[in-house]
Amino acid sequence: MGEAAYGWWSPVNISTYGGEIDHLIAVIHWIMLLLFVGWGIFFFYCLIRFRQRAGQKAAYQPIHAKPSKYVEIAVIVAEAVLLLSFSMPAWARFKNEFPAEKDALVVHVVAEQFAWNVHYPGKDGKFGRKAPQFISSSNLLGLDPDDPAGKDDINAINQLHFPVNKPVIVHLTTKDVIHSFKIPVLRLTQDTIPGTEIKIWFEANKTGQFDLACAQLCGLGHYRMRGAVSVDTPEAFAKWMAERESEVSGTGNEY
Ligand SMILES: [Cu+2]
Repeated sequence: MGEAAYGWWSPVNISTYGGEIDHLIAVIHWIMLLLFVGWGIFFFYCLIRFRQRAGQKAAYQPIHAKPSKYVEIAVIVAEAVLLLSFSMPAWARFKNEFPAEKDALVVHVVAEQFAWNVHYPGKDGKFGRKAPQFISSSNLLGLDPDDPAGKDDINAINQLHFPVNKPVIVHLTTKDVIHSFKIPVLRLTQDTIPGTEIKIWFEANKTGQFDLACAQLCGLGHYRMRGAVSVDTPEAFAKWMAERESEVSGTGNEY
């Protein structure tokens, strides 16, 4: 699925903030290349300059040379610039500047060994209350049977559909162990932590079929913890949602 999205380089970027992350990755790689070439040249210089020769003895005192100190200071400064002026502002914007819930699609994702439960609120737009004691094989989300808001809720297992050009807010939780919610084309990776709800957001600017993967080794079935991401046109999303809604009411809702 979505094979066209993956070539020899990074997967295609469909995230509104993905460009910023790609830029950071590129800058880091150029700096790593510079360090690799620089230290490589120095290494070969030392191999030749200090090779074994007749009449030469090894010296065991440390060398106090200025250039090596300057190089190390330059590396520290470069890393500080990366951290303080690229990584931290990008991270702060992602964590603090959430789109308004009224302008966004809000989805709850509950990870478990070994699947992604994608919880949509259904027709009423309200999420039913969830609690661990209600979890069973016919109620994977743990919806409270006494909460009317949960009657029409939808659990799209391993299927994450959302419309293009609209912010999506995901409330991430896990039933069991640490998993990691990763959508490479959105440049998004977030661990799910037991006992904690973590909010993330994204906005896609291209439609298509992509992958959701678990990026944290979470047990023997980790490899099959794969979801289908479908970025739809608003019409296609509404149609898909209407089909899911009719399935829930059609089965009389087993929750
Ligand atoms: Cu997992």
